Amino acid sequence: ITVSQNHRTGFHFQPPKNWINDPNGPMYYNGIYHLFYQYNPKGAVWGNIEWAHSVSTDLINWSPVEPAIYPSEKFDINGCWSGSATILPGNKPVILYTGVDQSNRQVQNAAIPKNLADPYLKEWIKPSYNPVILPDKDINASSFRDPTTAWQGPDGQWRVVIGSKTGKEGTAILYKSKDFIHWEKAQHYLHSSKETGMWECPDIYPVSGGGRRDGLDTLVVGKGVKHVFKVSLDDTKLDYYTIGQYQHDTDQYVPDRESVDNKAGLRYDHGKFYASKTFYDAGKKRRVLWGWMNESDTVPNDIAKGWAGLQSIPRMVWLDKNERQLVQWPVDEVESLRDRKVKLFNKVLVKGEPLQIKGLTAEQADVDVEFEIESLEKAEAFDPSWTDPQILCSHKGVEVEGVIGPFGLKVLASKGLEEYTAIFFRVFKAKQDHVVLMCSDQSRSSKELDIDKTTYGGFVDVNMVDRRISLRSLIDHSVVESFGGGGRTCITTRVYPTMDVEDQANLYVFNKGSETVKISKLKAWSMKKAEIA
Ligand code: DQQ
Repeated sequence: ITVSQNHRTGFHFQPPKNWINDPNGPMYYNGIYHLFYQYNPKGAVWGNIEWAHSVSTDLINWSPVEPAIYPSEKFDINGCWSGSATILPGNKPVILYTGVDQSNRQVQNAAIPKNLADPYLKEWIKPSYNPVILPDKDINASSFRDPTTAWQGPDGQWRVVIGSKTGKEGTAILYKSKDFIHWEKAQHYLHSSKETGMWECPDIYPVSGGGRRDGLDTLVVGKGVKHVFKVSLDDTKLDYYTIGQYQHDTDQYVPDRESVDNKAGLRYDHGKFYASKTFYDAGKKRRVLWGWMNESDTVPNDIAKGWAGLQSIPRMVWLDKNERQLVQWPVDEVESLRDRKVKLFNKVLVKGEPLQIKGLTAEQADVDVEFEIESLEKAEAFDPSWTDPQILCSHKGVEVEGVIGPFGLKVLASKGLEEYTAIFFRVFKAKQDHVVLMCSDQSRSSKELDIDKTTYGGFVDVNMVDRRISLRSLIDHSVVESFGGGGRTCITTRVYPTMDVEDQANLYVFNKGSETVKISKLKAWSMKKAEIA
């Protein structure tokens, strides 16, 4: 197979070659951001997993350093799988990760920096007291992995959670330790949910109430503070989270009654975004989220290209003012890559005539647009049986005309619009108020036949009183990360247009609904290449 390399990204994190998956142990330490990630040094498919390591001062430009943790001991000889970093008192980082041991059991190990004076913490050592946690007789040794960042209770003991399952029940197994070396299983789970299957990469953290964006460090409890618990579902490869409350005295997490606790629950992202993890950025006092964006291309194509997998642009996360869901926004630092700028105000979109936005590198761009709908009067009725937004988006794809919408962006488009990816909204009228649907339709994204072109969708929890809705898309060759309604609904998609390098990508804004929609403002930038060696 011959493949082109113009699907490589310009500002999304990816190493020069080979397979990557989960972000691991992200942390901010002495002014440096560390990103570790699951990496196969030998090829573009999953296997031989070690922790590759890159460092940064701005979360956007990265320098690779040597692999931090790789199979070398009995307790991790078959793979160094996911885990998290904790910064212990005295400013001492420690990593807990899953090792696949010589009998293929999943065990939990510790690793510590060899030299704390090295600003990049290049070398990590595995103390001889490893493994620190072994699966006991009640735990399935092949479903026991991905330790969280640990936290200290008021009794001074450390707590950590490990993802697992019992039958079909997803479980978050809690362990306690006085010294971070000897760990004991607690009497009960931190949390569990029937029928979800294996919980990979659990994450738990506090968020401020009242719409405040300031992040909170590991598991503080207090007035006005809520908690987020996220899991990655192995069976369906999707991340969902609940909003709830963690209590120190019971050591349990309880989701709010209205927060759905299964795969129909809240999503960070309705597209390709998995095994995500947050960390507290003590430098900028914010909580930052990373996610792995898998390929939609075929395995033979991945192998021919020699690489597979990306990391998302890090996203700041905070609790929405309504306290029902999170809001996400690309970290401000990504804006340092903004280059040539295009602006447009108060432009009416004529139905069926896509408007081309010229003057930027549309294959490597940041687009921020706000739409204004003239009137919501004639909005189509929302059928309450439409509970699954992804299915609704698949039935009402970009070509299906409506009343209010579809309107939005056509990105990574060929000149004649033979190929494009459409990110758009539709607005419906429900009993009380309006329902906003956001879709990402990949069905025309590429002439290639065998790739995954699943349509994605999510509802956007915004109120439409001002008849305005915003959409921001980070477009980067084979990835489009879209943030609808100010970051209330996010969809990431991987697409592989076949246009060659000479025929560069184009960007359009469109409206295929019968109601008039105006671009109240549009700002779009060519994006510079980030330094990611
Ligand atoms: N990936 C890791 C596991 C984790 C899974 C192995 C999630 O630790 O459960 O590469 O993608």
